[in-house]
Amino acid sequence: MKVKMILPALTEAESPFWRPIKYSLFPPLGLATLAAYLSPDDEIDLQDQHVEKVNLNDTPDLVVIQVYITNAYRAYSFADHYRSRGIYVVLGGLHVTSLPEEAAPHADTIFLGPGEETFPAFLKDFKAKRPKKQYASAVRSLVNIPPIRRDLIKRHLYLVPNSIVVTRGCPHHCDFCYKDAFFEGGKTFYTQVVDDALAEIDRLPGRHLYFLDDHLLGNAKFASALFEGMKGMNRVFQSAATVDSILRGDLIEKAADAGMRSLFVGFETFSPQNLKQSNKKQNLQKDYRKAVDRLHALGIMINGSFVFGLDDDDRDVFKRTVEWGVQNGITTSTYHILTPYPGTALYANMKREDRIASDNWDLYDTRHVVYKTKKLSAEELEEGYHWAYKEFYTWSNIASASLTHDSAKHMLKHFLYSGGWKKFEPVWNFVIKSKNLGAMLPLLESILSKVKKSGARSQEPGARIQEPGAIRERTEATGEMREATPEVASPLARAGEILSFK
Ligand code: B12
Ligand code: SF4
Repeated sequence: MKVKMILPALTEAESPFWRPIKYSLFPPLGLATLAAYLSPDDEIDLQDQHVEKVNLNDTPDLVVIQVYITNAYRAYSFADHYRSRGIYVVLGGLHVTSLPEEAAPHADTIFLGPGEETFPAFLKDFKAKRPKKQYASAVRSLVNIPPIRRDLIKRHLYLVPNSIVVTRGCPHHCDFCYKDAFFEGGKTFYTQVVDDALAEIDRLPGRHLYFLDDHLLGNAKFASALFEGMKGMNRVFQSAATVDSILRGDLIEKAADAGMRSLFVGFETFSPQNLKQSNKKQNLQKDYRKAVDRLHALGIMINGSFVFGLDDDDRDVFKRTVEWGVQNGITTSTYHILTPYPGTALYANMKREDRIASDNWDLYDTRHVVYKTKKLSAEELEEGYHWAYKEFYTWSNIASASLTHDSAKHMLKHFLYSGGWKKFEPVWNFVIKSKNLGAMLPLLESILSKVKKSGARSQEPGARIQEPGAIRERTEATGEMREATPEVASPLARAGEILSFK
């Protein structure tokens, strides 16, 4: 059977604001996961429109499309195109799960929730010529899942080909998060078997890994065993976790020992009222500064995530947030305008209060205001959001934030990472155009090497500093072992910032 799998790009891909590097980071892991359920005899063509032109002139037997909110319209147009040619089309992913009635008219079959149970069930029915119109995931497990079809990923087109997820969901329930809507009807947080996760890591070439898990430290027992197993693997990795998990126990030290070099942290807001409104209880009364110091003492760079537009936010929120980031030596900041994704508690509340101002999904990209605001006008919110990005990345603020670290190497790394964020775009565009992004991976690995000396105000007792020592790594091309790249600091370290996207 001929199967076409497509990850459509968002509508923005044709706008002047399109930033190729942002979308050339991660390969289509979800589709490669599903491809593992197809038969080895099937002919699979996996296309990711973020990095390549999609060929629409083919005639496969089955078309599988992944739908996010901001690629929904494009996904539907691809689906309509193939269906008009009599080809069977299935749609799944976050947006289909949130709005099945919207997606159904564009598909022969739709899927709700994760695909590990439903997709193989569908394939069986499809081969027997009795596929259902809809499959909803009820059984949630990552036990005995087949290895991801990474052979279908065009590694050279991505800066971070080694993206990996070893858990699904998150133990928390923030009201703006996609998670509860997507995992409705079953477990909302579950993990792989540790040995399976370690085996998947072992299959990946090179040193660098990016865990796309929503909260890698979410299950302390699992994370602890994972980090223990990773200790001898000579990896460097980036991931995401919550403030409270950084402050609790010694998991973060274990993570650093295992190779964690940068962490996406959801600070989101400093207002207790905003935290309560968002049901982000895990951040309430937590000492953000202490969490920052603890990470810096371990040489872990921080990408802080902040949301603007919660009801308690006023005109000063932008300045306060930028200043806090600079004063606390946050390496990179990711700002978002509050976005009520359909299916979330936030969306339901706003709908009830008649506050949803637009249902154009292209605008649900965390850069536009799509709801009726309270203390700020929509214009003030959008202006403040853009101002915050510009302000945080001025040279003077980058320099000030860098100088908060007390090791010269940490300062330099910070300065170059952050500085490169806005200034080296043309270099990345050139590398992408020359289809050579994969060649940048060793550079990325080396710039994520450990800062040897403690780099922050605090010297926590648990803060162990690990010398990289004589390390050996598996080469990308041959799989052989070689001496690892020595530590370097490079202007192209901007990669570190880019990779802080959650
Ligand atoms: C990596 C990532 C990206 C990457 C790359 C995406 C890629 N190549 O797949 C990049 C940087 C491009 C990106 C960009 C954006 N992203 Co993003 N991203 C993620 C992230 C962190 C991980 C996705 C992932 O790989 N998961 C692991 C794989 C295994 O799971 P999966 O892809 O969901 O696939 C499974 C199921 O969905 C299902 N499935 C999916 N498709 C199909 C199809 C069929 C037929 C079936 C049966 C099943 C099925 O089965 C798969 C296996 O279980 C998620 C958060 C998250 N935890 O999901 C956010 C997330 C998906 N992103 C989000 C957003 C908002 C964006 C941006 C708009 C951000 C921005 N401000 O620009 C852009 C636009 C993206 C777009 N194209 O429209 C939101 C989406 C909200 C929504 N309701 O759609 C999320 C949920 C983050 C969040 N917490 O809000 N993103
Ligand atoms: S902690 Fe993060 S991933 Fe978990 S529910 Fe909240 S926003 Fe979502």
